[in-house]
Amino acid sequence: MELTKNPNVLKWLEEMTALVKPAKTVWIDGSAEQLKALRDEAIATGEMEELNQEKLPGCLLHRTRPSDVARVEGRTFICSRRKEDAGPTNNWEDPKVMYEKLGKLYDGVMKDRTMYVIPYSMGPIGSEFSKVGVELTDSIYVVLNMDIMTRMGKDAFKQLGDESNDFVRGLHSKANIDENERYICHFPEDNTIWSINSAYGGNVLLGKKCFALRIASYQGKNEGWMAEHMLILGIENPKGEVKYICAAFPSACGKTNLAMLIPPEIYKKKGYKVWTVGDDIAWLRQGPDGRLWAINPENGFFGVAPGTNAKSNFNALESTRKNTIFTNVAHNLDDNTVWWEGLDKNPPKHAVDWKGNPWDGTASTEKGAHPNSRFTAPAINCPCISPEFNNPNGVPISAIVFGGRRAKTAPLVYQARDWQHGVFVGSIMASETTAAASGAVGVVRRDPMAMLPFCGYHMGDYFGHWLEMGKKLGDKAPKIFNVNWFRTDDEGHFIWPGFGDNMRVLMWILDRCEGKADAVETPIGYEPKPEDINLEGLDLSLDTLKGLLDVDKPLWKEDVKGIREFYGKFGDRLPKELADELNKLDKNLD
Ligand code: GTP
Ligand code: SPV
Ligand code: MN
Repeated sequence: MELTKNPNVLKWLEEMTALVKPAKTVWIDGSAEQLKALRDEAIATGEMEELNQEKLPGCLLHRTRPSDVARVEGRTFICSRRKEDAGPTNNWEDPKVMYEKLGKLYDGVMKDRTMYVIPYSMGPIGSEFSKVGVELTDSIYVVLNMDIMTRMGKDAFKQLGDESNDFVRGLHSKANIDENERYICHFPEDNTIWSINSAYGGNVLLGKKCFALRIASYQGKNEGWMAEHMLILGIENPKGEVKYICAAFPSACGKTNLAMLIPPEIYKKKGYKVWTVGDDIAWLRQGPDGRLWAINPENGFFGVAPGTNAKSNFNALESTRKNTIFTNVAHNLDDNTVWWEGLDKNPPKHAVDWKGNPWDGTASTEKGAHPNSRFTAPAINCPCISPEFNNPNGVPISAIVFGGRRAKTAPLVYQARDWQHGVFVGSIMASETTAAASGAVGVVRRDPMAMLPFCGYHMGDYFGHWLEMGKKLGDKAPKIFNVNWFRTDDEGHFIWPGFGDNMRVLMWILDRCEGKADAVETPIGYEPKPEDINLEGLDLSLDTLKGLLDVDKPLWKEDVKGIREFYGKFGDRLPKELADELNKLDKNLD
């Protein structure tokens, strides 16, 4: 039965139906009975496996093809009408050409399949921040994941209304999961996403990276707000006051971990608490008070499994103990549970690995779980979920933090001198690549604001939009910082303990925002006085900390060359302010 009378939805649905020619169409209303029936069907066909319902109630396991385990940046396109609007950092194709090419792949692709019509809202129903999408898909895995990750079902159509045309049109088909014909295409000017031949995460859960970042970043530029690859967390002091921080780190660089951190004993005993608002995406706009406010448009966590354990991220692990979907982890056959590298020191002896092969946890060098294996967990499962999680107005942001994986160069923390300098600091971010996208791992690349794979338009214009937002916010703008948890010693070990202890750095950041801490001026920005980072209870000397804060001028000089080369790509779309900041940095280093 149709769930909306909205003629824009119905007309588009009619066109798409004529294209993919499904055997059957099912509207997803989001009801418990419907979801139960879909789970049962996926279990019956073997698409998903039901896990131990005592230990992991409501949990399912899914394996994707070994050639379909991560985002595919090389096959992700921004199809704006003009090539220059996609910019030098995106793959581009003419929308007409791409629609025609994919039209052939979609033609009749669902003739033996059911097409699910998924209405969903990114952001709480009723919030001014929120936006509606409709995803058409032939995958039950997608439906069940979208249920966790978004506000899915008939309320989303209420949010849209009977007339509005402001919804994102998403079309997904697994087709044959043929990697040579895999395409993740965005048509920002048409509010449209077409994804084909993948069944994995960020390629197919179209509300996430495709809509909430690529399409939304373009909408944000036009409408005066921002869509960013950022976690949102709140730190509550012993007086009960909560301050909020957004942080942008590239994929698999620690957002989920930071968002759910457990304070070190020294803060815990004083009564500090940490609250998670979001772990991956933030939508930010100026509030009536002139400050920058943020919501998390998602409703769950699509988190990296390996490395997650009771010590590194207790809250994430807890979040996965019920109603969670596990993708590409190892299956422990002894008790029908899941396992991944870094969960504990006891890999199961009698297991199936992420490829579906028998695995005994010891003999082979093969991993049990894929490095980019994931859990999809409802946000409400998280023990430290913020009471403001569903607040339609979002939360006010005090600080914006950028960061990446840098073995050298970037110090533990530094502060930008002002908003413009902060935009520069974000724009020059670099990080070692991770397993979250297909391709080589550990290669340093420029990843401005952690948005390189997610910016839906010309990155030079994106920098310009950041500068514009700063002008609007004026002296109410959040302060901007850069962190690096990943500096290594000569043996390649991480020097900074990281995880919960990152709170020590966040505390200096908040003190700076409130004018309570001093700083030292360096060529790259303000750094803490080493004694202002609280090391109590840590096995780390003040000298080691000084080393972590060291600015190695020859290395930075090298970096300036790299930045100049990167900036060169943007031609005259690079804001002059950023070119000026680069020259200033170059001079400061002499
Ligand atoms: P996406 O979901 O891909 O956007 O990733 P994310 O940014 O949320 O990364 P996540 O928190 O899942 O962390 C990815 C990896 O980084 C995991 O293997 C963590 O164990 C590791 N990690 C996270 N925080 C730290 C840290 O402070 N120090 C060190 N050394 N490793 C960390
Ligand atoms: C990321 O890669 O940044 C993720 C996972 O959060 S995915 O949804 O696949 O993009
Ligand atoms: Mn991410």
